[in-house]
Amino acid sequence: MQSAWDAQGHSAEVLKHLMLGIIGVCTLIWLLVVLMLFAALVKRRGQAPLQGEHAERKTRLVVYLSVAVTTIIVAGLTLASFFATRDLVVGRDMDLTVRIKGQQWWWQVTYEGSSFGPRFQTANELHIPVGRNVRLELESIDVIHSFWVPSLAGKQDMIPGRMNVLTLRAERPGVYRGQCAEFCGLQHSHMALMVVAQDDDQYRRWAQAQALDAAVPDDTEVQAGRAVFMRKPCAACHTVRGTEAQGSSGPDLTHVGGRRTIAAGLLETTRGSLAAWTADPQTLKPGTNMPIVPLTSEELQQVSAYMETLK
Ligand code: HEC
Ligand SMILES: [Cu+2]
Repeated sequence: MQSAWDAQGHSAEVLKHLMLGIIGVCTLIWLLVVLMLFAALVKRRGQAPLQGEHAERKTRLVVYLSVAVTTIIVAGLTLASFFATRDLVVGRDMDLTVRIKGQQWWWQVTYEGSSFGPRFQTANELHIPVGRNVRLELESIDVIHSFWVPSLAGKQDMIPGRMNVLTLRAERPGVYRGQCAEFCGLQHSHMALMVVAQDDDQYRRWAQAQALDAAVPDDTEVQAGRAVFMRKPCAACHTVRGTEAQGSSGPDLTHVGGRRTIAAGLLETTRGSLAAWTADPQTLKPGTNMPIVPLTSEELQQVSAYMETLK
C-alpha cells in the first residue's frame, strides 16, 4: 500500500500522529462552531437582542475568551508541528548511507560502504535493514524530482546541484512503494521506487550479493544474449559489472533480473516483460531515454534470457 496513513516507519508515524492531532482539533472546533450557530439560531428566534451594561460585559468576556482559546490552540498546533518536524531531522546515529539520484524517469541508487556491506550501485529498488537509521543523500541530474515513500517518511525534493538529506527508518519488514512527487516531465507518473525493508541478516546477504559482479553464463543461449548485449548499443548506456558494459546513462543492470520491477515500477520483472521492454520501450513508456534498438527476434530472445539470469 502507498499511503501516509499506513505508517510503517518512524518519520511516517510521527507525521501521522501530527496529522491526526490537527484533524482532530480542527474537527472539534468545527463541530463546536456549528453547534453554537444552531443554538444561537434556535434561542434568538423572535427575541430582541439583549441590551444594557450587563449584556455588554458578557459580550466582552466572550470575545476575550475566544481570543485566548484561539491563541492557545494555534500556539499548541504550532508547537506540535515544531516538535514533530524537529523529530524528523535531529541528528541520530546513522547506520547506512545511500545516495539516490533522481533522473528522467528512474532512480540511481548507490550504497556507501558500511558495517552492513560494501559499496555498490543499483537502481529503482532500495533495500534497507529494519529498525536502522538510513541516511539518504538525495540529488538530481536533470530536473526537480521528489523522493516520497509515504509509508516510511515525508517528501523530500531532489534538486539539481544540491544535496538534500532524508532519514528513513522502517519499523517493520515489508515492501513499500514510493513515487516521484514532483512533476518532472512526461513519464513522471512512471517513476516509482520499491523499498524493501528486511532484517539485518537478510539485508546483509542481499548487499553482499549485489556487490558481486554479474555471473558468467554457462548456458549457450544466455552466452549468445550476452554477446548481443555487448555488440549492440546497450553496453554504451548500461553497466553490467564484470563485463565491458560500462555505460552510465541508464540503470545498472548487473542484477536487474533480481529486481521486482523494471523501468521504475512500470512492469514486473519477467523474461516476457524484459523482452517487451527491450523490443519497444517507447511504446511502453513514451519519451523515455532508452531508444528502440533494432534486434532480430532471435537476438531479442537471447538478450532477454541473458537479463533474466542477471540475479
Ligand atoms: C541511449 C541509452 C540506452 C540504450 C542504447 C539502451 N538503454 Fe536500456 N535504458 C536506458 C534508460 C535511460 C533506461 C531507464 C528508462 C526508464 O525507466 O525511464 C533504461 C532501462 C532499461 C531496462 C530496465 C532497467 C530497470 O531496472 O528498470 C532494461 C532491462 C534495459 N534498459 C535493457 C536494455 C537493453 C537490453 C538494451 C540494448 C538492446 C538497452 N537497454 C539499450 C538507456 C538505454
Ligand atoms: Cu521525477
